Amino acid sequence: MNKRCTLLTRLSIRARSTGDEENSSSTTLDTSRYTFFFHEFSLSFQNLIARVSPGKKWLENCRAYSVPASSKVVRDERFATLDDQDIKHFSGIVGSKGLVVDKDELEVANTDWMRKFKGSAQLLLRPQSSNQVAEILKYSSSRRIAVVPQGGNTGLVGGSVPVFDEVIVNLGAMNSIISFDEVSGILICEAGCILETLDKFLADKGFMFPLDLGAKGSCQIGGNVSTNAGGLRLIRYGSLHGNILGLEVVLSDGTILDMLSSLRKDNTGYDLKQLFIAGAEGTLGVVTKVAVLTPQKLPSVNVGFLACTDYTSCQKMLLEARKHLGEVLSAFEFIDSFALDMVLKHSGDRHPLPDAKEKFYLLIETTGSNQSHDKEKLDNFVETVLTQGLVVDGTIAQDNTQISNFWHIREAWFLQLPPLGKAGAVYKYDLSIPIKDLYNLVEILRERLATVVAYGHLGDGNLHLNISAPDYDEKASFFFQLLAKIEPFVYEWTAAHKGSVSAEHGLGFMKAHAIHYSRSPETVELMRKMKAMLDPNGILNPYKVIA
Ligand code: FAD
Ligand code: 2HG
Ligand code: ZN
Repeated sequence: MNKRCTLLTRLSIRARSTGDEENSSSTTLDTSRYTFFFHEFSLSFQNLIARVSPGKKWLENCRAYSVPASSKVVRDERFATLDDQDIKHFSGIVGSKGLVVDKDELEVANTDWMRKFKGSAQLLLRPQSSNQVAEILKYSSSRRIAVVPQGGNTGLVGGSVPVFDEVIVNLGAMNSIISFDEVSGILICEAGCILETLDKFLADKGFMFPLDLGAKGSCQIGGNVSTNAGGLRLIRYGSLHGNILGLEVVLSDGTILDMLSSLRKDNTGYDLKQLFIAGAEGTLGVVTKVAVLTPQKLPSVNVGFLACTDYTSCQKMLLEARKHLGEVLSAFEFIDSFALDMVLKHSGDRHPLPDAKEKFYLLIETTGSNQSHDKEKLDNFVETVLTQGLVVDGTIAQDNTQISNFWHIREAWFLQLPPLGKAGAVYKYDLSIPIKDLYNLVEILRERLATVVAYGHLGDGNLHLNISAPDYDEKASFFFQLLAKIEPFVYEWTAAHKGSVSAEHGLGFMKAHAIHYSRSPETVELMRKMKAMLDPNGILNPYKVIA
């Protein structure tokens, strides 16, 4: 009992002292870095591009990470090469404001967020309606012009940029909110709506979007749907497979498929919209409209940052969190000390538990409707896990500033990435692994490689591995040596442990070759047949997913 009291006091002392430090530290931090990363980046990457360094300059400002994505595959010569007549035809569909041939703009759109993949599209189209999308695809099919559907271009697997000269069809101009029903919470909007814009629109009405992720300021709902993005609160709100009630999709021949149901229950035949939620990644059709079920925005949010000595304790913490926090649990994220130290070193941010020497840290969030009830639940939970010795140190955010500070640290787990990070190129692996085995992979990999940054959505069994390299130069010998230590080992190990090589980011271009690690030959064959049926000329996002 005494020990429990002492530790609880320690927790609250830490909470208070961290709060003071955080408040005062905001003035002593390297403010340029702080503003650049935390403010600009987490608020809006799109704005960052516009404000920090627009267009090509932005690319020049980064280290030259881009490698020709085409180095891995050869162009399918059945695809037509654009001619003047094609450009004239597309101009007739989208008008001059929807047609981009400017080299600087194309360079940005040709390059993925990681600076890892770069295509050479000569044309970008910005349709303003589903009919225009239909006209574009119908013409492209007839001429066999390959196209890449593109949303916010925040994807992490090279799916949103051309591999060669595919025409980019960006949905950004289709950004209208069509309707919102406050009784049912059902929102219908166009696919180009930015996730954060939708969330703000809903917040004004007392609702929230059931998906949240670091790229929310740039990613579009069409891109989220097409990758079935998981994000930070999947443990609470489930995946988009459950929340998306309906879709409008344009097929490669220009057919507009109206599946825009806004019913909670609708078991009328095959649920075809699910084909376009995840998996498809723009290879089966272009998502143009979305109906989504949104939950109420609840006022009481609590966040704890807790330290555990070993991975077994982290697993037990998840069990206890589910037991004690039940319906209010809204995030359960983990990072190990090696990764956190590295992140903090780069970000200059303060360690939430400066004296902690523990190996693992958990960020646990609750969201509910009643602050005193939720706080009591959290206190009971903390008391239990302290008594059980599962947690040895921790801090609970005392106000909204601390809550966002903790989440900023979570988002900084991304700091290694170019162009924001300083650690060069990053090889990323996004794996689903049974929770009991998940951390074994990190330990095994650390024996093979020095710098393995591991974190993830532990509540969802989703591990993110980031392995740094000086750059993406595929011609350099270090590249082969490094890659040989990672692949195919990571994929083989994941498959052997019944995991998935793509938990939430998709396969895109990066992992198209790895699909068989997580899908049987029969399943892949059926996918191929479906692709051939829905896109007989193969014009939609070629070389991706099942290439
Ligand atoms: P894009 O990157 O433009 O496209 C992604 C794929 O979808 C491509 O294959 C593209 O062809 C296809 N596509 C896009 N729009 C359409 C459309 N309208 N119709 C058909 N196909 C389309 N992902 C997670 O799952 N969880 C995270 O927590 C997460 N955090 C992230 C944090 C940061 C900082 C960044 C940069 C990325 C993160 N991601 C995360 C990855 C990425 O943001 C998501 O995959 C997101 O859903 C992609 O949306 P987008 O609009 O940028 O799509
Ligand atoms: C996240 O959880 C994103 O922050 C990206 O999914 C993770 O690949 C990563 O590092
Ligand atoms: Zn993630």
